[in-house]
Amino acid sequence: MRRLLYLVALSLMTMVLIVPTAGAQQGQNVTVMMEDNYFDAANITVPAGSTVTWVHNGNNPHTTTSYDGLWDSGIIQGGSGGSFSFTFNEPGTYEYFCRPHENQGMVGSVTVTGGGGTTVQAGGATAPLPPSGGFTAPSVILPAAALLLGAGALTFAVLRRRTL
Ligand SMILES: [Cu+2]
Repeated sequence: MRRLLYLVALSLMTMVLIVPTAGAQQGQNVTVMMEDNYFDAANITVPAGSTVTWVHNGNNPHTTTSYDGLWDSGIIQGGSGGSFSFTFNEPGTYEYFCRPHENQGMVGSVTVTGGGGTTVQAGGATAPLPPSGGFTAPSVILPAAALLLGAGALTFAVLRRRTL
């Protein structure tokens, strides 16, 4: 029984690793550090479908806030190691800033490429971007979970037969 629990846990871990890959359409996972008081790297270029994660690595409170209102992390406190993620599905250039430190030049941009020759838009243009919280639809997750749980149970059955 303990082995079954182990296998179920293993299946769940595998699911966590597989599901984002399945839903990402060749996107990448890119990390931008929030330092005192600048983004590193401030200007990045990623393929469509990429998820950008801002990770707080400083002592001051920071935000990542879209000029177009597409995302706003809210204040992330210094020393928290907190982070915020956003998935970019539509090509374009998305400019953002840190609310407490915009005046000190704490700004950045994410340029999203790809999507069949769509021209890259300047920041502030009306980008038809469906807001995405970085999670794949449950319609993908549930079958994947069922599949992997089944695989885990099957593996358990095979292993138990071998040990007998
Ligand atoms: Cu800041």
